[in-house]
Amino acid sequence: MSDEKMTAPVEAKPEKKKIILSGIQPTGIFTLGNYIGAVRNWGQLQEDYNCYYFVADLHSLTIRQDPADLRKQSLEAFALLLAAGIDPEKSLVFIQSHVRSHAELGWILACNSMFGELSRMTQFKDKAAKHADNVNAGLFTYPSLMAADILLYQADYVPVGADQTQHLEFTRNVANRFNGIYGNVFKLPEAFLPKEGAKIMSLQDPAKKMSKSDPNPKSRISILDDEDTIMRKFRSAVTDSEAHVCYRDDKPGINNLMTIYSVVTGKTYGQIEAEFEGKGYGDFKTAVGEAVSEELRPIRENFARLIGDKAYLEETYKMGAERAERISGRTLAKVRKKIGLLANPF
Ligand code: AQP
Repeated sequence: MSDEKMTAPVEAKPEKKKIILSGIQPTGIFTLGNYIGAVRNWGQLQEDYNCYYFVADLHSLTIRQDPADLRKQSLEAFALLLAAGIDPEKSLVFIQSHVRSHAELGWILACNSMFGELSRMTQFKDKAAKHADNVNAGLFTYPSLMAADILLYQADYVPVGADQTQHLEFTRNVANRFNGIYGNVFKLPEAFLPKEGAKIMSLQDPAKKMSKSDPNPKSRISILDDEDTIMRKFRSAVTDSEAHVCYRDDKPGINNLMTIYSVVTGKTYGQIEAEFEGKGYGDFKTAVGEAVSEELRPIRENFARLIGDKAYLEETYKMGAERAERISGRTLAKVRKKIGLLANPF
């Protein structure tokens, strides 16, 4: 044996996974747009990141909700996240209102948000126009609550669609302002642009995004629609009269279907164009419908099983809430101390 001392190999310290956080409102069964633009990617991020996902029930209160529907939809939204592949053993999954820190920090941040910057939010202007009979203060301060959601967990990244970049910028501004006054409390989150973050448009009006709350059910594919319904909705999708499957600026309806087909099958636009060369829109729509139905089949099946097991769902969201409360509570305690609130006696 040599004189050299035997030393244990130095193992590289495993790098701490970065935190990704995102939420979804329980305003209805998720659409294919929510799935392709958000939830599908969330599932794929679980191996590489520390993922925190929540049902944003407090946010949904900015629009008037029927209480019984909201209760039902919140449980369904939670079950849908699990059904779509969010694994509660890998990710933190919870319901926003179960974690009191959100509302509390939301208020504190509202007191650090400026009227001018809130008035510039395009989503506020859009939603105020859409719900002119209920332009409430929550709709206006929604970005402060969203900032709280993110900053409580010291998130590194927030997956955002094009419609949300302004809110993330707002979050960074508020965090910066707060840190400037009270010292470093919040991590400044960055936008996370998923590889496949396509925006999916309404099947009836490709100028509008596909939305859960669109009054016309034909405008959207619900991720629980059965195969017949999916096929019927794609067959009646608005396209154009050219009968040529190709991706071009003046073909928003076909572009939308090509985007969906491309994400679901992994085929490029070029491959899709070649596949449907010389064929009509009927064949193309059938292929898109079949591919989407296959992609959604496991979600439908998982959901049917999960929604029948209330005890499991309750146990899982309780576990999520407890963990979320612990993590967010640390940031909230720091904030309370910094701004001069007396320590909570409970
Ligand atoms: N059409 C879409 N294409 C791609 N991504 C979409 N998202 C929503 N619609 C599309 C993404 O889904 C995530 C969760 O959205 P949300 O429920 O929090 O709010 P939303 O964007 O307002 O979604 P909806 O379906 O349009 O809901 P309602 O009808 O209630 O307003 C977000 O990441 C969003 O970008």
